[in-house]
Amino acid sequence: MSTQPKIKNITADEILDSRGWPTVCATITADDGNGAYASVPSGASTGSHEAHEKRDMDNSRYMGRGVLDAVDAINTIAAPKLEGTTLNQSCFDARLISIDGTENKEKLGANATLALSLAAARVGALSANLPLYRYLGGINAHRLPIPMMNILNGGAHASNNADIQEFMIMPVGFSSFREALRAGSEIYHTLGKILKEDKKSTAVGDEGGFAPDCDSELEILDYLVRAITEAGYTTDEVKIALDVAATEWFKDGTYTLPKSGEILSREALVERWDFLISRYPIISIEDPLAEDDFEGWQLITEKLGDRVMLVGDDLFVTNEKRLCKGISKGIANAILIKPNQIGTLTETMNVMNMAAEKGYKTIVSHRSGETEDTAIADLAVAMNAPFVKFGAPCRAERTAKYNRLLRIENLLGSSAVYGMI
Ligand code: 2PG
Ligand code: MG
Repeated sequence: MSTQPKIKNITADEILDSRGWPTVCATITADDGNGAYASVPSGASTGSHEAHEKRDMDNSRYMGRGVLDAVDAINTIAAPKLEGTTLNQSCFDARLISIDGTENKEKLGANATLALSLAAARVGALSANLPLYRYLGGINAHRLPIPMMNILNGGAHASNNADIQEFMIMPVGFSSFREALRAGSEIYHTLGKILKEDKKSTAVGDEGGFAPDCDSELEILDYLVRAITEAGYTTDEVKIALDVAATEWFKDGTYTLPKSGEILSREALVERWDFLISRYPIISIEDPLAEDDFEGWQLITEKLGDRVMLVGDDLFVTNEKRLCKGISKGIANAILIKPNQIGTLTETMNVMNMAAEKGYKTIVSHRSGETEDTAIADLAVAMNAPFVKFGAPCRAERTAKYNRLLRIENLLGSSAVYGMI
């Protein structure tokens, strides 16, 4: 006789995200009395190959950004077909995919499917009496990821003049996540102090990083190196990562930097990244070229692939088919993992497994519009992901995830492992 609980009830709500825009929250209760909810994030610089995010497009509410249609899709289409079924994550997600029936979650919306998928995982964990990371990852989940902390925001996430979207620090040389997080926070506050002394703005962008106007990316990178050293750390202990988000720059075969107006060929752009990694302790560049510029990706992977992590975000959109294509072309060497780009937990975990098998590093990531949901912290530990990207160590929707990792590190005790692999 099966002891697995059955789903008793499913409901959904429209709530607000960290930018004050609507997003979806789903609640699931099981017949064993357990219940849980989960909410989903939303991007600003989205790849065109991402799964469909359902928005109402009704300009009389929230400037068209309401999610009542996605909520309705849960309440009236998905819920009747899922209530009464056994609570089993892969079966649940397979059902969701078949109820939706489209290639990119057009019918229900990936915001609806992911909210359901995450809520199901939470209830499943409660019913199994396990923390979420253990429920998803089994007995081998033990690694605390290295955080990539976005301490200076630009691009579509800030109204300053920085063309590059994210300037991140990576505390690699520490023996625990707790100490790495402390270094990140101290460097963040040191950067704030330096910017203030230089009479620059210390207002923050969407992901909690500072967003001052600067003369060039060199000036920004100099600030980061100064903050690392003035906080008392070395650039061996703390490295730098960039998210260029270059899809936003690409048009008709060339790259136009949206804020400076500079126009560059793909070759010139690759030269620029080559120059920056030679001059600064940069060990990772995300979306250095646009999502469909395979020629550019091939060029950069050949030139820089053995010196730096080349991370596909818009390029791969957490999608197995896109990753397969990338693997066959030999491009990039790491993949950003955003569950809402694909729409279910099972598909997210499958693409992570494929990446790990093929030697691509995985980075579990937030979106620029977030909620207080912390499921991605558990997902990272469940999958022993080497890296996470959760924004600055500032703003509650970002720190909630870092704080969850602190708690998981405590729960793991002496079996917790932190550090570069
Ligand atoms: C990115 C993300 C998260 P957005 O480009 O990696 O930092 O931004 O959620 O706006 O796509
Ligand atoms: Mg990105």
